[in-house]
Amino acid sequence: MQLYSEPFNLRPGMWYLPARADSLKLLPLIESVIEQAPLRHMEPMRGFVMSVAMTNCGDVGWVSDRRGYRYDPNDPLSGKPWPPIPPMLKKLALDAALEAGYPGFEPDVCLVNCYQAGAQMGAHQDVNEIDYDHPIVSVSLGIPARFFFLPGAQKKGKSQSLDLNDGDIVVFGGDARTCYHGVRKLKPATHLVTGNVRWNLTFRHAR
Ligand code: MD6
Ligand code: FE
Repeated sequence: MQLYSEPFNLRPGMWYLPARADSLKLLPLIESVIEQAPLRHMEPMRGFVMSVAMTNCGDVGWVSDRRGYRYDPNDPLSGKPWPPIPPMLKKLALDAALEAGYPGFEPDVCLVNCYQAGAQMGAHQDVNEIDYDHPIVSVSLGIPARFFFLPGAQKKGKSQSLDLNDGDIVVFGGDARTCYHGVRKLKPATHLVTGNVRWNLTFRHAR
């Protein structure tokens, strides 16, 4: 495992905080969320199923279906509210935001993404939240993934990449808050704690 190191500024507003999260401690919390709100492959369009399995915890949850993308207070699978964000997860996100220079972050949703080998996430912006003054805190656990981002809020320019490993955190705020980003197709790998999957938790202030 990588030793503690200083925050690395990837571009204005965007910080890489290596090896800040402990998958051994966090995985049971993720499992408890999934027991209440199971992972599912969302279907943004007829005939297109996302390769990443998702669920949420928090006051609202990010959902995608043929009606579009939105934050919903209820899990459409059960019709019930999403489970709350476990306090230890919320604290991790708050501490990371603070370390990256964003005090007072108040996440009200955590989107839980689960990747298996072959899963990927195309270039997108996270723009369904009301207030871009709050950053997004992204926590990666398990097998590595190559994360890429474009310089700005347009789908153009030279992409930069970095490998996100177990425990790594990326904070998107300020000028970087609306930049395009995504995840390349995952290669098969095994991690001692998570097995053959990668987890990514993104904490947002949606409403
Ligand atoms: C992922 N992350 O790492 C996908 N979004 O699996 C994201 O889409 C993301 O890392 C907003 C801010 C940070 C992120
Ligand atoms: Fe994103």
